[in-house]
Amino acid sequence: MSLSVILAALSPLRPYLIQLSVDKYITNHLLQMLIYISVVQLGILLIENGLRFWFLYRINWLGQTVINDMRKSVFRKILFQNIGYYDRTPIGTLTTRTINDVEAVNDVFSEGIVSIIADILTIIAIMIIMFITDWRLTLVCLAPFPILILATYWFKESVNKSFQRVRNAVAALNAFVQEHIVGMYIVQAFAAEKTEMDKFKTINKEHRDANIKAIFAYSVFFPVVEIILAMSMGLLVWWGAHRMLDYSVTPGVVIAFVMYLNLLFRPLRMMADKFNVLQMGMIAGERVFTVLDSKEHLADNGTVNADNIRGEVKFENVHFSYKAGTPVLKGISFEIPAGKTMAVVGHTGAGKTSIISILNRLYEIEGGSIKIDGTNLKDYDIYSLRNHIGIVLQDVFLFSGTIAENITLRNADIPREKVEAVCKLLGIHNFIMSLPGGYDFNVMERGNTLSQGQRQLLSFARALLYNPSILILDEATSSVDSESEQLIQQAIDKMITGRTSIVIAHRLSTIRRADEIMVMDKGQIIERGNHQSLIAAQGEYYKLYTAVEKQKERV
Ligand code: DCP
Ligand code: MG
Repeated sequence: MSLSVILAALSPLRPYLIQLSVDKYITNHLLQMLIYISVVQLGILLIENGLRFWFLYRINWLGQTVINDMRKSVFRKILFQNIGYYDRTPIGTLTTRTINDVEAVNDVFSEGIVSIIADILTIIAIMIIMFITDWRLTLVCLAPFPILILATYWFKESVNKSFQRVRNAVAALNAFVQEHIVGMYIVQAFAAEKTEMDKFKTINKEHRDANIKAIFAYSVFFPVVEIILAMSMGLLVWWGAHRMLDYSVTPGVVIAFVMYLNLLFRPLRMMADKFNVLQMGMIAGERVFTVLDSKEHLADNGTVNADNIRGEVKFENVHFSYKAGTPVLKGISFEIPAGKTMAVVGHTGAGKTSIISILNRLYEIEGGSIKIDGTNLKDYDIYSLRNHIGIVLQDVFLFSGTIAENITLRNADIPREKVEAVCKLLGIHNFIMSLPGGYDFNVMERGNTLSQGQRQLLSFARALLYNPSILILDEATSSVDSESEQLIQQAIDKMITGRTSIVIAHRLSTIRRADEIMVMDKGQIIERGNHQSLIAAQGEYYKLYTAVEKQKERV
């Protein structure tokens, strides 16, 4: 900040010295002094630009430091955000917040606030010196200024509007491309390339139009500024020449004024632009801070360590909804003794996946209680608890990286032997070794280079790595080839033995092996019992079971 003051004070100095040399030394033929003054000029020039370098460097350094911290905070916030937040917030938005918006905040530093202040100071310093030197001449020169102010205002407004449109268009483009690359399979399978291309063209056209609007404003504004500058110069020469004739103005002053005017117009030209940067930065900053301020953190004040849990799970009259007013679970009560297996079956949308999401505290329940080993879920330290609940989800997500990294989730503390031991236990070691590179086989983004069954096998290893006391398995409905099917079957058997398991099951073999079966419908438990008793009861389970049996016969 003090640098900008020094810079502002220095800027009128060189024209002033020129004025001196012209009026005093040249007219009086003091050549010796002229050499001195040139040396001083050179010195000032070096100092001024040295300072300018340091100024720019510092500002950008500051900006980069700030955005580095800011980006870290935003991503940390995102990492710890409640899962429910992601049901409502599009991915594109969050990516934009972490990457683009933070960048715009940086621009406030590098081109915005500080340099605007520096420019204003420079302008003030020059104006003061001009008025002191010759206030009448100054007034004449600055006569076209009101036009400049009007032009600047128009420019700022129109560019601002266009940039707003550009930003929206960029966000739309981002979101569109992102979504379509993820969903490319569907697009191509349904031969929707042409329609999607047309949609893309529309969005892209909006982007182009908005940009052209902004460019138009630029193309008009800069020539206008040049014309105004030329007008000022003209007035200066006209008035200055008149006054030089009656010796009330020296040639040095006129020359100095030419330089002053140039110095004055240089920052003015960029000012409107910088104000826009500032404004956009503010808007972006505001958005970033809404993310930073959102209080969707899980209330995490549990302290009980889960290291020695046996794994007795008890739901008591649990009520839960994703959106207030649309209940998903309506009074669920059940109990699983430690080490036993409970199978959950039911139609799609019955609330099966929801049960495991709340057991892992990804969402908070609305009523009732969930206890593990008699201790309320909320009293456990959440990270310790989640380490002891192994989970296999319906859709397996793989990160880009090696097989080993995907199993350990890049936790380098876990030795390769441990990973291999788990895979051997699950019976999938040979399958992994059959891939090129074995455990170092590179999984592409989203795991697209592996089959569904293979991905599922990897997710089993992931879940079992920490030897959890409680295992949650949301079986995928999709059928896999018989070889993988057998591997999966055996792996599931291995996984559920000896630990409390909740299995949302679609395989009859898994269901039959369970100690208890719970049938769900529309957020409620409608039947419970083991396989024999439920078949004998000839209720909903019987219907589901016979339907699945029939399907099997057909295959
Ligand atoms: N639901 C929601 N928001 C989510 C997830 C689900 O509003 N993030 C709704 C959709 C369903 C209800 O909750 O109406 C129950 O969803 P579940 O995922 O619990 O249903 P299931 O797991 O039983 O269904 P499926 O067998 O299809 O997996
Ligand atoms: Mg489900």
